[in-house]
Amino acid sequence: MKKQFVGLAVLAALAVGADAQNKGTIKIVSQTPLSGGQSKLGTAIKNGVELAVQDFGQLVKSYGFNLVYEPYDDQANKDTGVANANRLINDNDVLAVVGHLNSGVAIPSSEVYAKVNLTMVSPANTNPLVTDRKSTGAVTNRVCGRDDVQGPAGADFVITTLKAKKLYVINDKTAYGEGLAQAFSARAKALGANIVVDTGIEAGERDFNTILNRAAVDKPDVVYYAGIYDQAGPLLKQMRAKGITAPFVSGDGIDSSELQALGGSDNMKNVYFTTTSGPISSLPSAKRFAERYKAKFGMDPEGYSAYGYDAAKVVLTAIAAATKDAKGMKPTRAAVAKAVRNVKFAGITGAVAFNSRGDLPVAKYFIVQAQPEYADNKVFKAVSVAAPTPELK
Ligand code: ABU
Repeated sequence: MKKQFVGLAVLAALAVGADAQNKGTIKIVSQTPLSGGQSKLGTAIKNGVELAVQDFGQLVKSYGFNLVYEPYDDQANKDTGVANANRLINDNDVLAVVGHLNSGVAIPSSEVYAKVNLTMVSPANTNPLVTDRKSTGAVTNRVCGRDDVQGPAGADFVITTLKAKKLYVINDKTAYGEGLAQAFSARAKALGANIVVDTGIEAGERDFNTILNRAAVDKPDVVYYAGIYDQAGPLLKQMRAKGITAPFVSGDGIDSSELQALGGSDNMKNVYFTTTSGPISSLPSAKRFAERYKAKFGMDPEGYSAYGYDAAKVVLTAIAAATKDAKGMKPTRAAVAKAVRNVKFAGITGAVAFNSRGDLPVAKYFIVQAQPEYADNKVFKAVSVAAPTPELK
């Protein structure tokens, strides 16, 4: 058990405190999947954070602190994320978390961070409850959009642009997948769609014959999938193998080169997804980031890499501001959490700032048409939408 627990955290720490003046250590951590089926996206976020620490670490080091970045592996698993959270809150040097990839991991983990006022800035969590809870309202933030906009945007596209009427809706039974499917379905029904199948798949499931055999008979106009690429790839591949050529539409969870790798580059015809993270080619200020990322990590950025970078820039800027307010002394976690809400900059992903609940006041949403090569994915439509502010739960 202990061995497994140690394995949960990536032990490599990146010390960037060359000019420390013995004022002690300040740590920032990330929590994303660094092993398992979703590690491609989790590593992409971690790499973005690492680059930001390289670029903006001096903001903190200039006050005389040693700055350390520790990437944790939450394995896209809520128990692992919560165990890591309980571990890292006991390290008083940890002043901020960048994470997670999965809303279903971020939501329970942030309940732990909130106990000690430890701020979390998410690069990628889109479930509304990430920022809509009273219990964690002061510490949870994100630099991406929300599923109560993303889901309806997907439905508008499917019903209005693709002219679909008869739909299959499949989700991965996570907080993200269920929430996105519900938001999609509510709008689709309001627009007159007939959802003939609305079902969930199990974690780790890779054989979709049962549902696809039924789809081959029902012939839906669109198959909508709310989940992550590690299951979307096989689902799409098996769907096409059965001759089901209907459009496959999904959300930001499939925004990875692994969709092409697992789903087959030849199967990308009629594949679309909504996302709150535009392809790097659609972010003019991220061009240089993409070049430096490739030079450093030997691979291209993936969906949410640039958002990991901007999320880390937020926490480093906030720590520096809180340190200044503390007259150069190490700030409290609560002071850092408060400072996050005042951070404002033009990021490589767009304008970064926060409303009173930790959302971007205005977020970008994209409809992307997948291509055989991930780097060629095309933006079909992009819109900017003000953050919804439903009642807190
Ligand atoms: N938003 C993409 C990653 C999935 C999630 O939010 O859980």
